[in-house]
Amino acid sequence: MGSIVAEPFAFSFDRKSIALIVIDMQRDFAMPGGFGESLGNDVSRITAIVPAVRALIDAFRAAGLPVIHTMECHRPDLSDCPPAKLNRGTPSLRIGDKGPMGRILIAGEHGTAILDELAPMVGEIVIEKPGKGAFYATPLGEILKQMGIRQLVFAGVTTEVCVQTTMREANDRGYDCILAEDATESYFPEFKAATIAMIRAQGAIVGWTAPVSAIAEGLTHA
Ligand code: C5J
Repeated sequence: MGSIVAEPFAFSFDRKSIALIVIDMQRDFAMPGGFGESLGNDVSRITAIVPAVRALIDAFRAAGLPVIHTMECHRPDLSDCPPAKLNRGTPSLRIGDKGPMGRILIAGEHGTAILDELAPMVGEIVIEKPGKGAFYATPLGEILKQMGIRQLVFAGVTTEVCVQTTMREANDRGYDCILAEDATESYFPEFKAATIAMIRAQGAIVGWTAPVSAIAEGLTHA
């Protein structure tokens, strides 16, 4: 058994049943010309966490523990993109439109791919998801069951959208969840702070939070 110094109290884990899920560290959310910027966001906030996300991935790889990556994306014919998502708001580019990095949020396009610095290694699982939560319309639940995973460490973007949605899905499915505070980011600092606070409120009602250094330290001694 291992333990991570966390809020609101220590996170105990079994190294046989813990995995890292890195949510949507894609060019479309982190680079100019992608989906995030098309919605009017300052994407430089996202690139700033790349070193921390990389440190967390490296800690899991060094410990021989599973790293799972997710990507928010759609089929080229948009058959998995509900009109309510496609037509929402007034972005400068919609999902499926051609941008400077290829078609926005379409599987296989340059802009949809995970950032080079955080690219999955051969053998690591990559979940393509059409929604904000990684359990919706994906094989993630079945894969975790087959792997015997019961505890999940989360990193990625954005804190209050895809990360929080997936943590809540996981929490309801019986997983212990911990969020790496400095390896997640939002376009809105106040939303990140609020998400971290609400996750760990009420005795870890959704889960725990801890910095990457504390998670890495916990893995080293497990
Ligand atoms: C968003 C995400 N924000 N990965 N996606 O649309 O959080």
